[in-house]
Formats: sequence, C-alpha cells, structure tokens
Amino acid sequence: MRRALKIPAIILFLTSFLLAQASNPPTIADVEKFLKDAEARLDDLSIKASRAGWVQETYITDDTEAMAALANENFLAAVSELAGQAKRFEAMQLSPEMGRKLMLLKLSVSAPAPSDPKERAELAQLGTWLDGSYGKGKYCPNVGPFAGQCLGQNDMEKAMASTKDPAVLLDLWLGWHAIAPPMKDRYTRFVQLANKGANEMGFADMGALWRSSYDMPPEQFGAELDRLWQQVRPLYLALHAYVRSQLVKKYGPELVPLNGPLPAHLLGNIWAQDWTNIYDLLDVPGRGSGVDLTPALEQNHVDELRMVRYGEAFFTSLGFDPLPKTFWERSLFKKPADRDVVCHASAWDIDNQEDLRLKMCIRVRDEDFRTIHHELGHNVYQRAYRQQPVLFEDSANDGFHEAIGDTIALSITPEYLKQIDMITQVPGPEGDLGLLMHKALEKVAFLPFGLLIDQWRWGVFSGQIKPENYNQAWWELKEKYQGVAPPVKRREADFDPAAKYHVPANIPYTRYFLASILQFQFHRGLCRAIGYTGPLHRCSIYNNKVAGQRLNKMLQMGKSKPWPEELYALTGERQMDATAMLDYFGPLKKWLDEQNAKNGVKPGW
Ligand code: X8Z
Ligand code: ZN
Repeated sequence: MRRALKIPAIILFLTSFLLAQASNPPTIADVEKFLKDAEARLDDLSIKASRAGWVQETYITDDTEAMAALANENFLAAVSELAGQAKRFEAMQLSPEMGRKLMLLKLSVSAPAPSDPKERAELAQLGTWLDGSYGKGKYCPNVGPFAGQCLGQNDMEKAMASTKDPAVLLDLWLGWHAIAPPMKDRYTRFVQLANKGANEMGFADMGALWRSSYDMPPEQFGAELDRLWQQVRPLYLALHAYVRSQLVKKYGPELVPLNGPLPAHLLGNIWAQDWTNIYDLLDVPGRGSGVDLTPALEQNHVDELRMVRYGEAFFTSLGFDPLPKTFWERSLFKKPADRDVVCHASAWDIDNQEDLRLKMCIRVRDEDFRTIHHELGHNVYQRAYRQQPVLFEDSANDGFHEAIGDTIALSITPEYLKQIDMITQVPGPEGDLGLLMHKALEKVAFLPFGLLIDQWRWGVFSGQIKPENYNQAWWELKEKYQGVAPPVKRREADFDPAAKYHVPANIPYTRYFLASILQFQFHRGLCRAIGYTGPLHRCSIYNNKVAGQRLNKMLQMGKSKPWPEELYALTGERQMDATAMLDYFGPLKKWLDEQNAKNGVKPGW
C-alpha cells in the first residue's frame, strides 16, 4: 500500500506565497517603498558601523575590534539581504534613478558577505583583524640610527625619508615588510569568503564586483585603464630612466643596475610609490623656494592644527563653508603616545550629515600639507552630496573622490604660498623645472603603482594568482609596471603586498590611479573656466569663487548620474583623458628626454 504523501505546512505556505507573488508582480510603488526602506536601514547601519570603526581605528584593542566587526557584520548582512530581495525587480521597466539605485545597492560594499551567518561573522572579524593588524605593525631595530625605537607606519615613513645609507634603508625596508607574513593565511580566507559573497550577488568574483562600479561593462573598464596607462607610460619611462641614472651616480652600478629595475628600498618611500624624498639626489636646475615646503612650515612655526586650518582656508576661499565645530573637536590630528591607532590618513563622514572628521597622524612636513588637502577634499565632497538620497551619497566614481583634494593641492603654487605669507619670494620661470620635477616624483612616479595593486588583487580574486604564488606574482607586476625590484630575494611566506595598508584594509586602489589622471583634468577644466591661459603648473584657483561654484556643482551631484555626465559638468569633457597631465609636465618631459639622450640612457629595463 502506498502511503499518502503528507506535504509539510511550511511548503504549502511557501508555495502559495510564491504563487501569489507570481500572480502579483511587484509594482513601481513596491520598488519605491523598497528603496525608501532600504536607504533608511542602510543609513542607520552605516552610521553605527562608522562610529564603531572610528573607535576601533583610533583605539585598537581586542574589544574595539570585536565591536567594529559586529557593527560591520550587521551592515554587510543588510546589504546582502537587500540585494537578494531586489532581484525580484530585475525584469521591470524602471526610471533611470530607480535602476541606478538598485545597481548601486549591490555595489555598496567592497567585500560582500556570504548569506551563511557564520561565514558572514567570520568575514567581518577577519576584515577588522587585518585592518588592526596592519595598524599595530611596527619594527624595532636593534642596530643603526633608529636602534631602541619602535617604528610604526608613520615613524617608518619618516625614517626612510631621512637617510640615504643603503644598509640602513635595507634594514628598515625588511623590518617593515616583516609585519606582513602573519596576515597571509587570514587574508587568503578573507578572499575566499568575500568571493563567495560576490558570487551570491551575481558577480564572478570580488574583482568583477569592483570593476562594475564605473558605468560601463567591467571588461571595457579594464581596456580604459590600459588606454590611460599607455597615454602616460612614456612620461613614466623618461622619469624612471633619469632617476635611475642619478641613483647609479649616488650608489654605483653594483646596487643600481644601469639598464635594470630600481631597487625598491632606495626611493625614499617604503612602497616606492612616491619618490619626492629623493629630490635632493637629482641634479635639476633652478631649485626655487617653495619646492619643498618643510623648511617654510618649520620657519613659520606652523603646527599640526594650523596645517589643517590652511587646508580649510583654501576651501573657504572658493566659497565652501568652514568645517563644523565638531570637526575640530572630534578629529584625530596627532599620533597618541599611549595607544595603537591606524595612522594611515582618512576622512570620515560619521553621520552622513555634519559629523565630518579627519584621522591623521600629522607631521609638520611638505607631504602631510598636501595630504591634508587630499583628505579635506573628501570631507568637502561628503558634505556637498549630503542632500542626495542615501544611495547617491558618494562620488561620481571612486577616482573622483580621491581627485578633489589633490586638484586643490595642484593650486598650491609659489604664487599662492606667497599670498599666504608662507614664502617671501616667488621664483621666476627658471624655478619651473625644479617644481615640476618635485611634482613628478609624487604624481608620475605613482602612476604604475596606482595601477598594479589591483592588477594583483584582481588576479588573486579571480583565482588566476594562487596563494602559493602571491608574492611571486606581486613582484612580477612590480617589475612589469614600475620597473622596481626587491632589494633581496623574496620568498612566498613574505607576503609583501600586505605591507601596504590598502591590501589588509581591502580598499580598492585603482581609484588612486584614476585620481592621478583626473586631478590634472579637473585642474585644467577649472583653470580654463576662470579664463587662465598660462602654463598649467602655474595656475592656482585660490580665492576664485567661479572655480568654487563650478566644482561645487559637480560635487553636489554625488553619484546620482553616470560619471561621464559629471565630468562634463566640470570640464566639458566626457572621457577620462591624460592629456592634461601630459600638458602639465610637458616642459619636464622635454628636459628629461634631453638629459637621457645626453647621458646615453635608454629608458626601460
Ligand atoms: O590612501 C591614501 C589617502 C587616503 S584615501 C591618504 N592615498 C594613497 C596611499 O597613501 O597609498 C593617497 C595617495 C595614494
Ligand atoms: Zn583619499
């Protein structure tokens, strides 16, 4: 006898629910309600996660780490859940605004969580642990000029900038990179879990998700990057070849191969991403005043707080409001003596309203003066788009966010510095090469670095680069793009990528490559808008309200429109384009080519 089939009540309920859904397809009003509720929920959870994140990064302990992980987990859970629910609207004809919001919902976290609650909690804990682990990283040399001190990221950067002794530099370089190996296993697991989360959202892997944030198919974005890199590559090669010839002079061909890559520890920066600290090794005519600001800051007794005030004053000169009182009360400007903090600079928008903050272990020096402008650019952007709906509270693309403060910093010209009484004399055109070289060591040297970090991560996320080849692939990319080699042979266990903040913190990095190019395009657009016709490197928009309004118009749009439209609003151009950067450095490129030809130096490695 056959037994009667007993259907459990839950299945009956689900079936009738799904049938009702199918016969009652969602309406536009349903989508509207869904988005309204989703935005309110995400706003609330992101504020909670920001508060917990602020305390965790400015007071690293096991407890703050656990609290931040929990707040982040709740946010991740909401994003995954909402993205899942939004699938039912996929086939509908929606307004561009609604369609855009639904798309942005899926892209709102860089490491989406799997739906399994245990895995989600694990992912959130791993993320916070990796961030804290980097923040706590330090090296305590036993010998040499820094013996007896423990150097965190900040002190390490200062130390590497302060010496030209190759043995000391090597020791510092190795010491800092030793913070990375303990992170490898957990990073590998982190990638596994976030990939699973990305899969559940419909992306092939976390890298495909990252590349989907640019208002074009992800493959096309890859091709765009390559196009931009090809535009600037000759400029980089010329700089690389010239710098190499000067390093050979200083250190000899045993340490610096005449036709080979540059040793990573000799460029004045732990990551070889910014070469301004070796400016004094280069034989550039006309090193005018105002090239390196550090002496001027010191002579004028400018302290950390006043450096931030200068940054704020630039923005108010353009017509932006002063920073709120709470910014000055709640920000962290100095490295606390008694606890671990994440010193890597960042700008915070805690409540998506007025509670803006800067977290930075400021040192009174040139580089930090520029970084302050970079960070305040984030804060000013955050405030400009706060009238937008929650899902549009972001920049046009992430390169825009990174480019705003840097655009302003391009206006820190000698003329501007004279106006604010930082220097007494403006150098004539004979000082231009010095100024341009200094800027190129910051901006041009950075380009391949800005590109390669995510070339590595996209490979890691897609599984093309396997854990057993992480470090080898890293150094292959360093050599391919940057022409930089490790100072000593590296092993797989070294896991060098994690010695750079954005890898353990899982912050996408292509944004900085884009920003390097966009900031010159923005600068050119603003200079044209105010009727400036001279050389781009002498243009400053300081005190110009027309420039301010033009900039603000774009900032206020947030992420409400595809980025080409927003780029158009500022520059009248719809494509990212490196010609502004090439114009800016035109005179330097010509000089570099002449020097390289004269010295018989062949660019490349
Ligand atoms: O991380 C930053 C900023 C915070 S968004 C300080 N930057 C990149 C880096 O330090 O590696 C700015 C330049 C590139
Ligand atoms: Zn930034």
